[in-house]
Amino acid sequence: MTTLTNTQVLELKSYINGKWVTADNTVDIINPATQQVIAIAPRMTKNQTEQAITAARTAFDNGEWAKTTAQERAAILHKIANKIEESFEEFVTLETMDNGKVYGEAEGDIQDTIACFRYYAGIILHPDGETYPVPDDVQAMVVKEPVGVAGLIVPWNFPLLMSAWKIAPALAAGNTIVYKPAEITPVTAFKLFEIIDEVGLPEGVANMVLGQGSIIGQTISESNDVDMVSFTGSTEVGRGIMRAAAGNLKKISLELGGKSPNIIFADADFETAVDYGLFGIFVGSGQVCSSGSRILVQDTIYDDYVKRYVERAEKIKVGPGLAKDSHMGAIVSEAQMNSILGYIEKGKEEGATLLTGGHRLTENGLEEGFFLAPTVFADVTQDMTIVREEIFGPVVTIQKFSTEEEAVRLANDTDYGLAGAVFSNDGAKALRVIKQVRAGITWVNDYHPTYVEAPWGGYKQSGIGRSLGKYSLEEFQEVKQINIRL
Ligand code: TAP
Repeated sequence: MTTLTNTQVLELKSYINGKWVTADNTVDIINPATQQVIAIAPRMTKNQTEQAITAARTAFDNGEWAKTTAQERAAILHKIANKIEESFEEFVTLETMDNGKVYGEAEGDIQDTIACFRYYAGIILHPDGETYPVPDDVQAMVVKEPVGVAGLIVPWNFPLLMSAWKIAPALAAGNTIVYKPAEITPVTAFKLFEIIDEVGLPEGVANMVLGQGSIIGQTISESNDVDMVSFTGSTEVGRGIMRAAAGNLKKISLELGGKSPNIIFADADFETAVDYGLFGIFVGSGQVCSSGSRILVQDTIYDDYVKRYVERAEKIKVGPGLAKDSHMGAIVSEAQMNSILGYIEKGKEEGATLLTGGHRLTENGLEEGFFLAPTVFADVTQDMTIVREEIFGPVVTIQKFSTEEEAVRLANDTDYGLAGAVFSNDGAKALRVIKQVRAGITWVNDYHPTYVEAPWGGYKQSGIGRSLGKYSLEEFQEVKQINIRL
C-alpha cells in the first residue's frame, strides 16, 4: 500500500471499472490542523461519473457478482477487514490528518470500520427468507435479492466509517456500487480502494469517483441506471437527492442532520450527567450528526449544572489530532469553521448569553489550524437560530425545564428527530420520557455509543431508512415472493 510520510503528498486517483483513473482538474486536500497539503485529488467530470455508473450497471447485469455465493462475498469482506487491520495505524493517522479529529477518536472509527465489514460478512451467512401458509395448492416463499446498482454518497465527519456503513452491507447483499466520498476527506477512501483493488472483486463491482457532490452526487442521484442511493449528509442535500431520485423512482436511504436533546433530571448522577453532557457535544468538535447540541436541565440543579459544565468545558484541551494530549481536534475546513462562527454571532445578536468560548483559537501552536474553543450558550429561547438549526460544531445551548411534560415538549420542538438522551436514576421515569422523545437513536444515562448490531437513523427530517444491523442489509435488498403451484 502507498504510505504517507511527513514530506510526501499523496496523489489520489478514482477507481472505475477496476482501473485507477485521474482527471484534468485537481484539488488540494488539506490537514485542517496545519493547513499543510497532504494529498492531491482529481475532480472527476459528469462524463467520468457516467462511465463509473455504466461499469457498475454492466457488472450487475452480467450477473457474475450477484450470483456469487454469500460465502464468497463474506470471504471478500473478511479480507477487506483483515487488510484494514494490518494497516490500522496508517489508517488512523491519515484519518486524523484528513479530518482534524483527535487520534483516539480516529482509532475508534477504524476499529468500528473493521467491525462493520466483519459484521456484514457474518450476517449475510445467516438464514433468511420466509415461507407462508397460503390458500390453494400453492407454496409461497420469500427471497431477498440485491437492489442492483447502489450509489453511495458520504460526508466528511467520519470519512471511512460512514463509507463502511454503506459499502459493507451493499456488497454483502450482492449489489454493485458507485461510491463518492466527501471531496475534502478522500484519503482513507483511496486507501480502502487500494485494498478493494487487491481482494479480487470482478471489474466494475466497486467504483469510487472523487470530486464534487454537485457534479458526481447529482449525476448518481439523477441516473436512470442507478437503482438506489444511500446518502448521509445534510437535510438540504438529502431533499435534493429525493427530488432527483424521483426520475426513475429509485430507492433512497437518507441519514441526515439532527438537533438532539440531552435531558438531565435533578435525580441523575450529577458528574455523570456533566461528563456525558460534554462528551455529547464536544466529541468530534461537535461535527457529529447525533451530537447532543441541546442540553435541557431540570430547574432545581440548573445553576449548579451550568457552573460545573462551564468549568469543565474550559479544561478541554483543544489541539492537533496527532498530539496525544489533545481532547478536541480541529474543525474540518475553514468554510465549516466560518459557518460555526456565523452561528455564534447570530446567537449573541439574538440575545443568548455566551458563557464560554465563542471564538477561534490562534495561539500556542494553533495559529495555522482551524480550531474553535468549546462554546456554551445559556438563556436561550426556542425561537433562536442556535436552538433551531444544526450548527455542526462545538456549540451547545443549555436550557431549563421544570416538569417531565415540559422536558418532552422542548425535546420534541424541532424539525429533526435523529437522537436524544435522558439522564435520571429513576428507571421508570427515564423510560417513560425516552419513549416520548421522537428520535431514532436514544440513550439512557449514556450518550453516543454506537453498535454495528443496532439500527441507526432518524425520525422526521433526520432521514428515511436505517443504517447498521440487519436493517441496513435490508435497505440494500429487494424482497421477492415466489408462489409455486404444487
Ligand atoms: P453535505 O453537504 O450534505 O454533503 C454530504 C455528501 O453529499 C458529500 O459527499 C457532498 O459532496 C455530497 N453532495 C453535495 N451536493 C450534492 C448534490 N447536489 N447531490 C448529491 N450529493 C451531493 O453534508 P456534509 O457537510 O458533508 O456533512 C454534514 C451533514 O451530514 C450534517 O448535516 C450531518 O448531520 C449530516 N450527517 C448525518 C449523519 C447521519 S448518520 N445521520 C452522519 C454524518 C453526517 P462534497 O464532497 O462536494 O461536499
